[in-house]
Amino acid sequence: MKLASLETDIVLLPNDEPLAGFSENPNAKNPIVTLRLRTDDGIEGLGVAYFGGALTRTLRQAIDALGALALGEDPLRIEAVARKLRDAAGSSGPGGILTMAMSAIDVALWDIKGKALGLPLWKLLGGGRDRIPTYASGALRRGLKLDEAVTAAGRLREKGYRQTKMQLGLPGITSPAREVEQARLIREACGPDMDLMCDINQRWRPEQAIDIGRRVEDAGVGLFWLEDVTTHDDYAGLARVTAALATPVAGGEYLWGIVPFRHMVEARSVDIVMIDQVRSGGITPWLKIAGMAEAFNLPVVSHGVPEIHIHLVGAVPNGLTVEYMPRLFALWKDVPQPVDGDLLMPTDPGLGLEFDQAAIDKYRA
Ligand code: SMN
Ligand code: MG
Repeated sequence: MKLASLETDIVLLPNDEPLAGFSENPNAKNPIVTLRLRTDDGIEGLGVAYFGGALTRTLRQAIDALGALALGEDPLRIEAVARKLRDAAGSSGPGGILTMAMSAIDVALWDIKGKALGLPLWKLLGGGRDRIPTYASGALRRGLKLDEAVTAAGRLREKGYRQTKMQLGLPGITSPAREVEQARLIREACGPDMDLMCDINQRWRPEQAIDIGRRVEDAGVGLFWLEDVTTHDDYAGLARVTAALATPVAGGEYLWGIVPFRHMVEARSVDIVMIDQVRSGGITPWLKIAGMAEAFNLPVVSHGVPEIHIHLVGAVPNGLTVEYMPRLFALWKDVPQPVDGDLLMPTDPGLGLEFDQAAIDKYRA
């Protein structure tokens, strides 16, 4: 079997918020590059890339150029294809556009392998479990008005979610007291039984994270984890916060490739390792990072695209929960849906996903 052709597109997906209904920025668009990678015996592997912002067309060109180099290669030899593409890209890596483009191709190759072998990806990759917890994400963003966030938290509880994530590091005039109050009111609205995560997106100094993190603990909010409390590569600063708080600290979504995770886990910077399949460079490196975390006795969680990450978090022994972030859902005919707070592992071969061609035509840039 050989890789025979590829097709890419750019779509601008609406930035709505389907889980609880309050979008932080309803007029924004999310640019996504889609990839179809085809073999000479008619198997089609799917991939996506995002985070390109104003460079999305450059990202598409990178996927087109690297994909063209992969044509003629054996799609089942994923490491061999990756080595060829990395070598051809000169020194344009290790992070950024190259890694995002490599990710789309890597995911499409794994999709092909799953389809060729007739196995859903999670089973091919280790098959750790048949259901996995998931948490509602994106519905309680810091840019919402407080009453919207509180209403949204109540809606998530009514819908049966057992885990959700809010954000602190509030925009505009804020104070430790205001941050704690936001957390307290959202906890009240989503109820005592909800696992509540909180994302700071690198907006605090380490000392602020310790101060506000302790106040949130003292207020009895009971966070499941506190995420990206400070700059992603301040490994020592993160470690200081992690050591000071009883609340588990999560991080990793902003790291590129594999090696930065070594620095993060060696420095004991986090209690929970978050891995993003785009910034890691695809499924192949994602799994290597998960194995590294396992050796450090750390659980792993995913960042974004649950429709892909379900296979990865569900495959490995230290997978904790899948971020249920519906940003790309409009692209697909069907996506995994939570059942009593869990996602059931897909049964179709490969990713088990199909692009909705009508949606791609509708949202094409
Ligand atoms: C996040 C960042 C960027 C895109 C989607 C989501 C956020 C998260 O940090 O953890 O979900
Ligand atoms: Mg985050």
